Amino acid sequence: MFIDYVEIEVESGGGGDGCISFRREKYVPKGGPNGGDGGDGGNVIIKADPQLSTLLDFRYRRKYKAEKGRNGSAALCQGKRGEDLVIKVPLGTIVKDKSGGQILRDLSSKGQEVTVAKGGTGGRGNARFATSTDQAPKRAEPGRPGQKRNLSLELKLLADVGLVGKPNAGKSTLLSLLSSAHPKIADYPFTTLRPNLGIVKLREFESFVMADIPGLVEGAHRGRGLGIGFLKHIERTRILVYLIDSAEGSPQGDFQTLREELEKFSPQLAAKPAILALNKTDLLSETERKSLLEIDCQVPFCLISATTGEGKQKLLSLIERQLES
Ligand SMILES: Nc1nc2c(ncn2[C@@H]2O[C@H](COP(=O)(O)OP(=O)(O)OP(=O)(O)O)[C@@H](O)[C@H]2O)c(=O)[nH]1
Ligand SMILES: [Mg+2]
Repeated sequence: MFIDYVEIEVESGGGGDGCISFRREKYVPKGGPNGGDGGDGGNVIIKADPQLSTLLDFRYRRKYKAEKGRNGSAALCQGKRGEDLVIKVPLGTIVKDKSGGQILRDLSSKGQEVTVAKGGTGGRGNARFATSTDQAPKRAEPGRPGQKRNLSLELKLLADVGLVGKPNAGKSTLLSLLSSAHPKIADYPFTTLRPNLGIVKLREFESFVMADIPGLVEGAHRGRGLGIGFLKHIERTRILVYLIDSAEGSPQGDFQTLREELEKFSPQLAAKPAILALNKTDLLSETERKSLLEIDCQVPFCLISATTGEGKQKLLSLIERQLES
């Protein structure tokens, strides 16, 4: 199961209490105060981890609590600090405060982190309260409580190129042709139920990340098919590749439909630089191919076959050019 939105509750550790204590030693009749301070409570930190790819784990555990600081003790011993709790999330996770709705951090680079709840400070022990007029203070501070917070975590994958197309157009086949990813491929619609990422190598030190998402159908914005929720995973890509099955229906009409669905989801997404890739050309006759070249689509386009690999270089060079511009 692929999960890209969860709500969790976090709580930092409370501070330990300060201690009330007096020196008691042989031959020291009136020992002064020696109660130590309480330790601070642990923070709750959310950190981006590139090893993770879904928020699934949070489905089963919603509450996260950092350790409490220990109380201070006699002989000026300070209580131990509570351990921080580090919660790992996939790259591309947006952390929001649920009540206010504001974004606390968009964790888009490896190792980036945000402290979402600060541990309570430890209370001062009675040794701190001694003054010239009160040399035996009988008071100490309690530790400050931890902070409770409701958060939402939303994953929006990070990729350079997003693949959009109707179900069965060959998106997953194309991703597996261009990268070493192994998405599920099958001859029926809605094979892909979760986004897949693949790294496409252009040259030795040049590559880009491509995202394959579930297929889109007309009316997706009204919830048809798998809906348009998955489009948020290509919201942050730099360019889009529209992949169309050229052996079926009307390629131009399909392209139009896809663009309209995207437009209804987000005009910014629909306005991204686009490339049209007409797939499954291995199934076409020479005349059909020639007539495809006449297509009026107003974006750079190419003919490919994700199964035979024909047109792969042309597509890669179109993508490279768009990424560079
Ligand atoms: N002949 C031919 N078949 C292709 C080509 N590309 C993909 N196919 C076939 O088309 C079918 C669907 O391919 P997928 O890659 O699963 O399509 P998809 O767009 O990822 O589909 P969804 O995940 O359902 O949206 C599979 O049977 C593929 O083998 C192609 O270039 N030529
Ligand atoms: Mg697929």
